[in-house]
Amino acid sequence: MDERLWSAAAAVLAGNDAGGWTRAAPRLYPHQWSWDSAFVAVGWAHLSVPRALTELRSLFAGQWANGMVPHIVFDPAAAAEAYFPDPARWGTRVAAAAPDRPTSGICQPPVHALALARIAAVADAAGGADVERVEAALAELYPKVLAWHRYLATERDPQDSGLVSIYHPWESGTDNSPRFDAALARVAVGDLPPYRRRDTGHVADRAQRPSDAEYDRYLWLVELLRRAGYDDGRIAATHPFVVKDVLFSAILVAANDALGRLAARIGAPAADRALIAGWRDRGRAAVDARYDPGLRLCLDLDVRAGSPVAVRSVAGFAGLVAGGDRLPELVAELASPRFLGDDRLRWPVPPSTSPADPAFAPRTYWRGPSWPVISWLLWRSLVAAGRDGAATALRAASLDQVGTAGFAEYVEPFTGEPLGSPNQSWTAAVTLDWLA
Ligand code: 9WN
Repeated sequence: MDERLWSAAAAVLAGNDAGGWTRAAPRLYPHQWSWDSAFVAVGWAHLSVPRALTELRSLFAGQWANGMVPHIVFDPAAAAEAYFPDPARWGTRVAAAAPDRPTSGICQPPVHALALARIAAVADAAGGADVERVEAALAELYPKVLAWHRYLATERDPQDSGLVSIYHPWESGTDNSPRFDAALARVAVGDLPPYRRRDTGHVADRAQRPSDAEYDRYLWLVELLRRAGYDDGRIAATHPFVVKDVLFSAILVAANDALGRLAARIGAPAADRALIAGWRDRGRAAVDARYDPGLRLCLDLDVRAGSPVAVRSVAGFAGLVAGGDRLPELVAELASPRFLGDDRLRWPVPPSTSPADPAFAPRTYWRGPSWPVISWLLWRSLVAAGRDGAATALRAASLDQVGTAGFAEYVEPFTGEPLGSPNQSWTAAVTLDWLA
């Protein structure tokens, strides 16, 4: 165990702790982000199981009446200019389902059940009072997570396809990935109210962040969602940006697998368990069906264009995350020169976009840099698939990376230069889980 790295990671979480919830990053992201807080809860579990459970409770306090867990639960005490778009710009009060607290109006991948299962495993291993705390938290959180998954399986999949529709690149969590270039290019920006970006002031070079043209489209999509009253039926029918996101859908499969085990643990009704297993199996088959034998990756579906999105990105390993039948091909592709086998890589950890993709840009956010949190997701999937050799190697490379680059938001894959925000909470959190 690397004590120095452990203490440094714990210090990052403590530094970003806002008291019951954790800022995603000290300055760039001073609020609670949905999928960040799930990874962060996994990290907290190794320091304090009660604190880990509080993280998820805080997030779910922002859950909407329709089950959606918003991608940002805002700190009401933060200055309006701390982050843009702010609550006023989201205008979620127009939505019937919005809670009585400031949140955004979109969601992010559902890592939460995975986090709960991991916290429960940590508590079980330690025994004692933490096990009872987990049981109490499960009684409270299980129905909320079930409602969240139900929202995704119904409102976000009106086609009953097993794949989740996203209405904004921010919902994918991989915002400016080239996966969204074509769909975004078709979005014609209308009468967009003026705005000022706040994100670019917090990074060394604005080229590490999405472009202004991308931000105009991001803000225009927010404007359209707000004007649609955040009504899923209207949005599904009219919104110009609709993508069946394979990675989001695969995370839901893994989360349903975890939720099914938690449901069994607390003795949830058999009907719940059958429902969850049905969502899992349908999702797994749907993700497998997105496998493209030419690229050897799973591909998103651009619903408005009616075509697959042929991009080589980490999202292509969705079938590995979902644990489906394409595992052997995907594990081979992950090791190939297009991903971990590219000998220019400083560490064999997955770049967000393959260097073999024409859109690859090694310093720009989701267009090439490696993200430790994504390495964790693939590592966890390899462990779940019984691919111990590949999992051990990925963990070792990832720990080398964070040991050198620190707890950066993302890392230049060839030079190892830390990019984006320093002291990013989820990078510290996954480090704790790797070290534990
Ligand atoms: C928009 C907080 C979030 C992550 C996302 C990452 C980035 C936000 C932004 O930061 O997105 O949601 O302002 O760029 O892309 O995955 O949840 O860490």
